Amino acid sequence: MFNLILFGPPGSGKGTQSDKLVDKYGLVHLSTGNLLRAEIANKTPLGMEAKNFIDKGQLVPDEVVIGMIDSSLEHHKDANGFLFDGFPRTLAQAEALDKLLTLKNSEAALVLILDVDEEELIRRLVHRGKTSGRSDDSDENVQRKRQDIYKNDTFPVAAYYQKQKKLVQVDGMGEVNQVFERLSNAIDKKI
Ligand code: B4P
Repeated sequence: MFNLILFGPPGSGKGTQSDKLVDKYGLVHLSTGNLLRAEIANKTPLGMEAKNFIDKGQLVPDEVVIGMIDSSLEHHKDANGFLFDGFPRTLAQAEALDKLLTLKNSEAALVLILDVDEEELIRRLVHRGKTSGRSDDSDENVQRKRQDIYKNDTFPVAAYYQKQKKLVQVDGMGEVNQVFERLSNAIDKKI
């Protein structure tokens, strides 16, 4: 089983690249952002709770997203591997993921972190906001808050994987296909 984590700030292209990577490498795509948006669209109690956090640019509580990942792993018992997109975003989530994968006699093989300039991140999110209809895209203040939360709460997760010698930094600037080629090269070196 090959498990990949795609890491990086909001707007760095995790979702964009994940769609291409799961096709190429036959992995199951687990995006906590997509799972949460599906819960919101279905107006479930979990979705209604999550919406309050997402609209303000805040992280959804750890126990909610860890529970979602746990049940998604259970749903895909026969998977060849998973691509975790936007998860983990806190140290508690990273530790929980290690435990869940250990229970499956597996582990995260590689963590790719997309490196993109902050002004480019805001530019992409403003642009996405024009068509996405996403409440967390519509306000530049919310987007800047999301970048701050990334720096304070999520970026420390990179050091966690650095200690495990699993972290590889990838230049996320430039055309989508250029970034995809860089990510593919990093994966091909590992598998
Ligand atoms: P996510 O759904 O994970 O989304 P994201 O970080 O905003 O974007 P991503 O990096 O995937 O960028 P994308 O490819 O779309 O999170 C949304 C919210 O859900 C979080 O703020 C949080 O509240 C909650 N949440 C999710 N996971 C959580 C967790 N684990 N714990 C707690 N809360 C959680 O790219 C952005 C834009 O750039 C797109 O328009 C794309 O077309 C464009 N783009 C991509 N690559 C480009 C390139 N190379 N050049 C130009 N444009 C590019």
